[in-house]
Amino acid sequence: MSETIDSLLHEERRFPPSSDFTATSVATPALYEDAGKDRLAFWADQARELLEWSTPFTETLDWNNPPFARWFADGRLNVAYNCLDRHVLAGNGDRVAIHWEGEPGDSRSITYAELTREVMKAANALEALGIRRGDRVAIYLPMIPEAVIAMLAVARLGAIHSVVFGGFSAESLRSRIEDADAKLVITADGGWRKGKVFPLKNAVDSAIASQTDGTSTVEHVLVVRRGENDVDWTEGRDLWWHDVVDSAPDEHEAEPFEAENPLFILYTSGTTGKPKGILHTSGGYLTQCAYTHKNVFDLHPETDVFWCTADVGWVTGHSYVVYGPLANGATQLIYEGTPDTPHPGRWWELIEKYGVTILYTAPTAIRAFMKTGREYPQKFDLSSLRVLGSVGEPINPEAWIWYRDIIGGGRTPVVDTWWQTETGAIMVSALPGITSAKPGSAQVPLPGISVDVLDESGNRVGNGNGGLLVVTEPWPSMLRGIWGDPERFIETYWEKFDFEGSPNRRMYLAGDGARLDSDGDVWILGRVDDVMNVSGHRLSTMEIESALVSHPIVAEAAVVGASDDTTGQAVVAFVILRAKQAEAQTAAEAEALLKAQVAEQIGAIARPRRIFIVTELPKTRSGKIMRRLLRDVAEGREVGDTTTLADTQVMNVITDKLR
Ligand code: 6R9
Repeated sequence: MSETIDSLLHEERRFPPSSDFTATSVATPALYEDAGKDRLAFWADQARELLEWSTPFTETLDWNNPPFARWFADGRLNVAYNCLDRHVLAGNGDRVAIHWEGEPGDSRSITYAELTREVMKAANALEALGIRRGDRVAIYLPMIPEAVIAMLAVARLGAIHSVVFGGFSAESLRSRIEDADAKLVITADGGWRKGKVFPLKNAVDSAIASQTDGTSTVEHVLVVRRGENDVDWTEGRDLWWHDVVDSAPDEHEAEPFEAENPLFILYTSGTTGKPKGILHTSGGYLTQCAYTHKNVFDLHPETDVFWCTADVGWVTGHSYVVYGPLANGATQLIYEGTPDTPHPGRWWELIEKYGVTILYTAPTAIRAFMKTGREYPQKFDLSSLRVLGSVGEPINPEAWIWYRDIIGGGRTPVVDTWWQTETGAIMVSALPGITSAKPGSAQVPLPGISVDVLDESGNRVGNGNGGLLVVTEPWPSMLRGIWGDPERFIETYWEKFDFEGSPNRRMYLAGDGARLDSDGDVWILGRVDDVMNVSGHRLSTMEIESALVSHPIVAEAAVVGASDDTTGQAVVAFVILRAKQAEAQTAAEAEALLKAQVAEQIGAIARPRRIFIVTELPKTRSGKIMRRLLRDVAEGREVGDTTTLADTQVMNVITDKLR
């Protein structure tokens, strides 16, 4: 780790903005000045400028009961109206909102007027199914327009969506439905991935059937036809989308709700086995989504075609596929499938076809493209691109340079954007047209955002040093809590830096390590807790360990994130089998069985790259597993300092066995 950090900090290349870009750039230095003068007035201005309020707010921030923030609390608005109707009323109904491309090559372009009508119909259909303000609706869909329509229809009613990534298992879906007491599930028969239809409806069936107390809060399952695959049907409960939505009336008045009305719950991995339901609300969230989408990507909505490649199952898809771009009236591309289907140049072909001007993706994708070779992007005309963005994990300078040179033709600014499910929207990033870019660094907090790096005791580390990344002031799109668990919310994020005697000096602990360089720019070093980052997706070591030990052949398991050239980190597990089982099967059989177990319990993204069957695990005298040593083994390194182990021989036993 320290080696990588050192080499990162020796990165000397700088990319100042071109004068051409600066001449027309959306962001100007005045943003920093205004935010610096009066932070709250700055956010109030953004909220008024970027959104339409049915009732204007008079109070910007209520922070009297930290960490429970209320932003714009006496204002009222409808989130879906802000993403749809107002653009139509402003005369932009004919602008394309979504160019959608299915993996098999089918496509649809949907204007703002059409999208508004679709959402109105869906809202009427959901209302007819009994969905009201505050109800929870689980959405388990592929990347098809109905995913966006469903989210906005739920938002329009003031209800709360909980989108579950289509790659998650029935078991993950079950726990999320149950935690939020969802009343309705919106799914599809299946979706396209890697040239095949993957089923979804069957997972919903088993998720509902396996609810712990045998009953379920789910009254209906609304099913979009996409895969044309066979599905089982529960009469009375299951309904086809085309039956109930297509025939619903296409007029629907959007009722304004208070700014703090909950908008969505999104589950994310934490340090314990149970995923956290991160809660976001309406006015502040939408303000920061719109503000960041406009300024960080230099959005010119009349001419740009924006493409964020994230699935709506992740926060990036919420904020930069749905809410940011639509609040700003942007035209965007949504693609259903995988980057290499049916050929390795599919993404570049899409950029050429739709004239994409802004691309937002993850370092893991960039590194995978670097491996397949520049000849694929070079077959297509990518000259429409003018801004590139990166998110999800640290981007190594080599990938940053490749992205700029090969995809951006050596001209485009690259913005590395740091943020989290919890922060709701981008927090730290360069601004194109203003910032001189440093490959590998997320650089500076956005105007209106205050971050710092502290040591364990809460002292500022200062430039040139590393420590824990904190957000020092509340921000509009901050999480408002963990669904049903206020204590865990406080404990996880606000307790470490709760400065005694000054209750409103609580700081938000991000869970990432960071370093400030001599200019004060932020370099994100990765998680400091037991959260792994695999291909930009958060996975908890504890969650995978509990999936492993829930299999009858496993006695004990330890999971580590080993560094991986493409995916950033990869899941590697060390497992002790129960005595009888150890004899009954070969290590290869056990490994295959347990990989399948993890995929089934959590989802294919969590499937370990390697499972080592061992007879011992390295533990300290207090019984804590020393994952650091296992990481050494997983990464093929000399094992580090073992002196604090209860049994100092145990690593020899493990490494001998694996040799
Ligand atoms: C948006 C998103 C959050 C975690 C975060 C950090 C890592 C995200 C990053 C980055 C370095 C960046 N992360 N962006 N690390 N540079 N630009 O990814 O949300 O899925 O909640 O993950 O991802 O470790 O704490 P989420």
